[in-house]
Amino acid sequence: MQWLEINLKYLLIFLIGHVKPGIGNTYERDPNGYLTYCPCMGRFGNQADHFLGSLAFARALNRTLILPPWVEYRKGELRSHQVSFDTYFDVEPLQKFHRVILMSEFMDQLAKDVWPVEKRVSFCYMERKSLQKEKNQDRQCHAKDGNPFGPFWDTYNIDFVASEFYGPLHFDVHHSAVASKWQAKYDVVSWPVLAFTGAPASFPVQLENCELQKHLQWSSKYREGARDFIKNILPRGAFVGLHLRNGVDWVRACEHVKDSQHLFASPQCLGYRNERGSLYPELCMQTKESIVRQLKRVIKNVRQTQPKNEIKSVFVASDANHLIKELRSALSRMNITVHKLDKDDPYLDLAILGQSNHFIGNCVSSFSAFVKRERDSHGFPSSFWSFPKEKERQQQQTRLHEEL
Ligand code: GFB
Repeated sequence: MQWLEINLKYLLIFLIGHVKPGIGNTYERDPNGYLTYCPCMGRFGNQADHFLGSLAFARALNRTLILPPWVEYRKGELRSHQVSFDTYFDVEPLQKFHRVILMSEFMDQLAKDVWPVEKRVSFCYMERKSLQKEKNQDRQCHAKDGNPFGPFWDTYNIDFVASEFYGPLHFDVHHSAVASKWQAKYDVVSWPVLAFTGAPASFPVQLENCELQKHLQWSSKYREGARDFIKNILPRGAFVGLHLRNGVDWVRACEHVKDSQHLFASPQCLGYRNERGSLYPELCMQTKESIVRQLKRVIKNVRQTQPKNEIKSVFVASDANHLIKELRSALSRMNITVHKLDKDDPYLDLAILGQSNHFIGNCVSSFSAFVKRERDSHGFPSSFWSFPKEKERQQQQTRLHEEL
């Protein structure tokens, strides 16, 4: 009898260890292998672009994607914070598209068998120089050198025993047969986990991967947070969502406009081959006056095209200056109120902007790009500050008048 009890206990432990309750998600080893990476470049918008590319890449290689935590930087702290992927997004919709597993679950449940410590090899395109001069400067990836590289892998107690340079292979699985080259070079038995020093993806996100955004669905905390704000704080009726990117880092970044054809997310409005125009300063940074002018124009347009869906308020998200005073004074005669979150929360800002009746974002910002892609996936309308260029817009309008 005692023997039976002990065996039942072990059977239970085995089952709990292999089956995730609720989702019906087994932790059995994927015979096709895994792919993991550090979202080590940029903040949320950059990481989200990289995530979509990495998802497409893992799918093309037919390996399970280990969902990395989001890497966050907090004022005054030297080490990045790693926030579990599912804090912001549900895992299930992604699982319907491709096999994925949270990094914490992979490390807790599978790593011991699938990725023993002696098999932990870091992948980089070519050797990376170490930041620490005294360190052995052998040809290596130095995957844990610096912030957020070290803190990221440390979160899961991962150390690497060797480096692998994968160049000249690349990640563009849409325009070449590179996926089969990866599979041929890195078979599953010898390479159960491909662990990349940075995301195996391009920035900005490749055009072909934008539509993968539909699989990124807000977790209930953010869905409900956005719904509550819209229901309880905003007046009843339609609202316009604005993203104003205007902090000091942005002012500095916009100085690069003069030397480039593209900057950060600008292909989202200019086209990946500049087929809808070249970069110009106002696309990156706008004046208060032009913001007010464009907003009034959008509100008037919505009034004309959707008379039953009258705009009652404006929601502003910003990293620095929300221009609340200026916008309130400009819109007071139209009986439109202007709102922002009481507390800084980029994720709630994004979730609310995603739900607005019309969104105006910054074409150069990958933070705005996240909102635009989400809205595209629902068929919601969006536009960009100062796009098209004022002169071109006037020409378009004149043409339209002449045609009428
Ligand atoms: O997301 P992100 O890569 O977008 O970085 P960009 C901007 C960060 O600023 C966000 C905060 O992740 C947020 O933490 N932020 C921006 C905001 N807008 C808002 C907002 O409306 N509300 C709140 N609460 N926070 C570029 C980067 O940022 O900035 C480049 O792509 C570079 O790597 C450049 O760093 C200077 O694309 O806008």
